Amino acid sequence: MLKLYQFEACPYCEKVRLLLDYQQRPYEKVDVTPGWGQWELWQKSGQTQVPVLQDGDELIPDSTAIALYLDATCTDRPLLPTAPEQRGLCFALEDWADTALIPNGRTVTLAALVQHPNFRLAALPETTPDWAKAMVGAWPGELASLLSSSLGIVRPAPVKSAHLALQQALQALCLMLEQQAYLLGEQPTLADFAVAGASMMLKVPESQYVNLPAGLCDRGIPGLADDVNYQPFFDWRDRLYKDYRQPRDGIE
Ligand SMILES: N[C@@H](CCC(=O)N[C@@H](CS)C(=O)NCC(=O)O)C(=O)O
Repeated sequence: MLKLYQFEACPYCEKVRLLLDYQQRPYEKVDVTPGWGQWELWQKSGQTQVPVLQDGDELIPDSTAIALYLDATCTDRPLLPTAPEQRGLCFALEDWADTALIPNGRTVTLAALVQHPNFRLAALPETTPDWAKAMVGAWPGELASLLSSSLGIVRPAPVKSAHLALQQALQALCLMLEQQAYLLGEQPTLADFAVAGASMMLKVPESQYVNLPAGLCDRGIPGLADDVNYQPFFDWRDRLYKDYRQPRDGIE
């Protein structure tokens, strides 16, 4: 059976899980422990990043290389269009998802987390007295932003430009999907699964496909996940999940 070395919350891994489910290929997930597990992964694969797919003795790191491998080894459900122009567009959209949507998504997610009272509380040592926890829980988000910015954790200017870039991206995606079922026409391709996987950070899918706390389902970044202008994109994304993604282990 195929093995996927992964982090559950990694959008590149989510792209690969979507591709495997679309092709209906059974696989076993191997959760890599950050740090020590990555050292073990380096010994196996010569690099430390996830996802890595194992097929027998063959180890394939990198989500794009994995997509090419899956496309070459399952002819019933191709991931890449055959016409050169469409194929080129498919690679370009996948690369946009990997190099723009995911890094911008990470930036805005980190900023939203830092401002969230639960996250601030979780970051405190266990020995923190209750009165101090109550004070931290009551901090306004603006104060958390100011503190995290002065500590260099998140800075307002890059967060603002990542947010703007994501608004423009969601607008572009809504336009692309207005007249057709998928980004490149009437069949799903790698481009759709790359974009859908990347969007996991902007708004968690409505059902529990990904092994994250259930309370996060259908929740996301304020100003992106809850803006009605981008609803057609998230409706499309949730439909793609319903049609092709398998529910996570143990969940009906
Ligand atoms: N180009 C890679 C990027 C993968 C990547 O950035 N993975 C992150 C997790 S989301 C990772 O393994 N980070 C750990 C590290 O860089 O050490 C791909 O498409 O698979």
